[in-house]
Amino acid sequence: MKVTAVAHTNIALIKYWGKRDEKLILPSNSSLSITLDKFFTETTFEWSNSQEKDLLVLNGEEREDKKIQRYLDVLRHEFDITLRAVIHSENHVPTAAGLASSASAFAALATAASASLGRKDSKIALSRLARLGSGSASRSIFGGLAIWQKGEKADGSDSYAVPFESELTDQLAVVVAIVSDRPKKISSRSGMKQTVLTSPFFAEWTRTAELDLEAIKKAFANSDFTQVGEILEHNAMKMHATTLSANPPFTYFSQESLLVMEAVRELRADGIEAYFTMDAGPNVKIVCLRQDEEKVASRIDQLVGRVLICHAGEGAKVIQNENGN
Ligand code: 2P0
Repeated sequence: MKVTAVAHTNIALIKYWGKRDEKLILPSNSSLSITLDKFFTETTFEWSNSQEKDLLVLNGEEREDKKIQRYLDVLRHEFDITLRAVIHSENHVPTAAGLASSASAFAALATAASASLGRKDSKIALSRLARLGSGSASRSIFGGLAIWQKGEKADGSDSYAVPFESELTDQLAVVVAIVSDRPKKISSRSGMKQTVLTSPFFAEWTRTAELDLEAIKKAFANSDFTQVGEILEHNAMKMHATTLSANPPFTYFSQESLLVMEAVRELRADGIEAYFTMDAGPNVKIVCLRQDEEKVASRIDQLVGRVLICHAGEGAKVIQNENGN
C-alpha cells in the first residue's frame, strides 16, 4: 500500500552526542528535544514486489544514499520481508546544515514504511524503529517535548523516546538563525565518533548531560524558563567543548555563529530572556518565550539576514494512504 507520512525536525535542548553502540544506534546519554513546526519531511512510501532494487527520489532527483539503503535493510530485517522500497521524499529543511534533516527524514520513513505494510506499530515501537535509522529521529515521532531514554539493555529494546509534558511548551519559540545552508563538513555521525574516541572530556560530558536532563525536567515542571534556558545553553556548549577537545580538534562554530551568540548575550543584558543552542552545523537556534520572539528575531535578522520563528510542532503521522484514509 502506498502511504504518505510527514515528520518534523526537532532541536535538542539536552544533546545526544556519542554512541555506546554504533550498529544499534544506542546513545551514551539520554536527550530532550522540542519538535518544530516549520521544518519537515514528507515521504511517500510503497513496498513493492515488482522492483529489482530500492528506488529513492529525494526532492525530485533519483539518489543513491548509503544511510537510507542500510536502513531499508534494517527495516526488511525488522519486518521479516524481502520486498523492495519505492520512496519519494521532499525535504522542507536545509539538508545537512545542522537543522536535523535526518531526524525528520527517518521519522517519516519509519512511520510510512510501517503503515505501508498495514502494521499498527505503537508510537514507542515507531520511535525505536526510527532510532535505527538516525538517533535523533526517535524524538521526532512525538510532537512538543520528547525525551529519548538511552536505555540500559544491549539489544536496544528500551532505547526510545517518550513525550514530556510541560505548561511551558506552548509558550516557547525557537528563532533559527540561518547562517549557512551548505552541507556541513563533518557529519554528526563521524563527528560524534571522533569525539567518543579521542576527547578526554567525553566521560564528563555524558555524566553531566544526565544531570542536566534531570535539572531541566525539574525546571520545566516548575515552568521556570530562566532555569530551562541556562541549562540548555550550558549543555550545548559542553557538547561543543568535546569537539574542540577531540584529536584532531574540530568545531561546528563559524564566525557568524559566534556573532549570533554574542548578540543573544546582549539581548539578555537588555532584559530579554533568550538562550542559544547549536548542533552539528553553524546555524544557531535561539530559545525564547513567544512574547519576545519578534524582538529576538529582528535583532538577529540584522546580523544574519535570515531568521525563522518556530514553535512546537506535531509528531510524525500518516497523512494519506491508498484507501483514501
Ligand atoms: C541532537 N545531534 O541531539 C544532536 C546534537 C547533533 C548535535 O542528533 O548518527 O543525525 O544518525 O544517530 O541523529 C545529530 O545526529 O546522528 C544529532 P546518527 P544524528 O540533536
